[in-house]
Amino acid sequence: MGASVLSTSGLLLAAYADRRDGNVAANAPVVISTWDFGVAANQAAWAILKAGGRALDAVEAGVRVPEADLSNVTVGKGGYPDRDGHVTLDACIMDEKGNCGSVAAMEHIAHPISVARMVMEKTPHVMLVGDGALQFALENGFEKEKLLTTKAEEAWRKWLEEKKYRPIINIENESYAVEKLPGNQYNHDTIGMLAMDSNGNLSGACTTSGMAFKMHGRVGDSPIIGAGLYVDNEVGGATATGVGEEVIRTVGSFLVVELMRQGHSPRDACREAVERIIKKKPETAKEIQVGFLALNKRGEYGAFSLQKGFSYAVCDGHRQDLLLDGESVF
Ligand code: SD4
Repeated sequence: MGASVLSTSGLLLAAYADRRDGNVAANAPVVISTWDFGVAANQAAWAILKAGGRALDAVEAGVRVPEADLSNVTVGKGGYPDRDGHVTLDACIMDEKGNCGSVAAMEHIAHPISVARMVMEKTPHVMLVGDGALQFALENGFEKEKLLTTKAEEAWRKWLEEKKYRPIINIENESYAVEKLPGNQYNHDTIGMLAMDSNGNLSGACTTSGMAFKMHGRVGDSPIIGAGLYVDNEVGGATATGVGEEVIRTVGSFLVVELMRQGHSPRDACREAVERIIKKKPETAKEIQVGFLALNKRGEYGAFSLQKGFSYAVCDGHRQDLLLDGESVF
């Protein structure tokens, strides 16, 4: 009897190890993403994942949803401009083989994530910036568009009157409490997305218009591999949101992945990375928002942020519209 129990649990363990070693976690496929609007973005990614598609295709399709959403003022077209009135976009993408591509401070192109993917797949480089990124996009068939919407321009003009340069905590979910429906006019955010496909392969994408009313030429963490996004197919992936300067200083997403490699759960790895920011700048940390989101190779996920209010969306075979509140230090 004892032996049979042992052998049963042994078999279960072996089956689990098989799935892990064969790169297929128990709950693959799965996709997670930052903020409330991640729910809608995850749906687009899920359409690809559930059909057996690749995680890379899923994350690109997923983050294109908020990029195209004009009501979202922190990503893609409709994003708030810099202090000089230019909408400049940052994005990066990373696949299961460690390939990555990125664009930063790029104007006039509504889907920077797809340009980032093209940088990854068609050039020997990882990152193109500014006019060079725009030139590359136009040469590859992307359309030049005006990204500054009337709403964003109005907000910028109002900001000009006061000229404050202070990041607003949780601007990504501004007004979300008013209407709780994903995809509605109030719902907007900056998005980092991580997915694992049915082959157990991981990919990630991150795209943003950056901090509202930033200095012209300012680049945040979001297009920087290791800061705003990192994926290691042996371990897991992580992405960041919030004040990018603090994330760059701590190489946040790489840190989260390395902490998971050392055995931390996704939630604990995110917490440790957040605490690293507090340790370096205890006073600043009280006044800004930074959040990390992580997914490991077993399909487990977690998040942690400095301030309350960092939500993230989860979509897997059990449930496609889950929205969770990440824990926070303050
Ligand atoms: C940046 N990290 O440009 C971005 C902004 C962001 O949610 O993620 N907001 O610093």
